[in-house]
Amino acid sequence: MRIFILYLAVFNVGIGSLLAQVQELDPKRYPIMDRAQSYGGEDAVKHSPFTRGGGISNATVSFGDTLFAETFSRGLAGDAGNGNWNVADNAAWEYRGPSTTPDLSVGSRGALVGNRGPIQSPTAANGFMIFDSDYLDNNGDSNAMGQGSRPAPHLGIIESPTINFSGYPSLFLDMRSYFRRFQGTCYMVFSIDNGLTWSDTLHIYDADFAVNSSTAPGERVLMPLPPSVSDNSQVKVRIVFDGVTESNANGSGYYFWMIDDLYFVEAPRNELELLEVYLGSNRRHFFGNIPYRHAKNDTIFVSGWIRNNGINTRPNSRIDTYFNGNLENSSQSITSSPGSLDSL
Ligand SMILES: [Ca+2]
Repeated sequence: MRIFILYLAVFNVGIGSLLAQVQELDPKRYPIMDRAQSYGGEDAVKHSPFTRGGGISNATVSFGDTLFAETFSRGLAGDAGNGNWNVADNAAWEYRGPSTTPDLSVGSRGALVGNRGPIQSPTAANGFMIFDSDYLDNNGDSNAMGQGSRPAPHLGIIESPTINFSGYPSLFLDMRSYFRRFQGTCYMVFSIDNGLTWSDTLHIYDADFAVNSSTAPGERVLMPLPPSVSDNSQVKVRIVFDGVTESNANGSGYYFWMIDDLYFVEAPRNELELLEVYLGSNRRHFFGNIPYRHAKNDTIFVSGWIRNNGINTRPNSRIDTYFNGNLENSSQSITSSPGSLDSL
């Protein structure tokens, strides 16, 4: 089988690169489209099984100070020295620990959990948190949907103690997560006035997360925090399982979200992320899929978005495109400022 590899490298003089690849895929899984479709903006990526943005490459990330660490060793009591987490809604998150009932060997107790187990996180042995939407709705009985203790639609919110981010202009979330979705979405909201107002949202799993699919049992979530949260002394975060906003004819919520090992860390000094990649023909249209028979006879224009997640301004930032190991094109070079999102 012929495999053609297209590498995209976000480049910046003096630091590493991020890679994405595009390759000819199994035509049985991804049949050649019978007509050309044109997408713009984010839709180009959503519709494209051929395109893979670089995302965050763990290998290039070297974080600074850890400003907050929570391993949920004591559930909502928080790790020693952190202070309590508060339940901010009546639909309960649960702590699974070594001595709880059920204990940490159990993940969801819902009727639809199948053989899925608990989160596989670095400190799973001292416990983790779960919002068990499935169980709360049906009490573990598939004949009792909607008859659980807190049936969907429901919200599950826990609120952190106050966290001090003073002196740090750029921060990341580093957390372990195990999520399976029906209609639920997951996000964090932040306050910089100790919980009086909640001004910024960090979306973690949105409605475009495929129904009935799940993350790996110990997925690492690495995301830059909203810039306005940084360098504040009175920060709080609410962790939200939202089983209210999204619904379909079969209901709301479901299935579960488990979290553990939540860290807020200082951003790396230098970190460029390749967010999206677009492939187009003759610079006129962006395509989600380009049939191989078209691609091999045409000039393909590659473009994308890069975001500066680091602390430093990076001059000479560009996207280099490699095909089968050969440099084919370099975009213009720009100076990328911290927090900026640039199209190249
Ligand atoms: Ca833990």
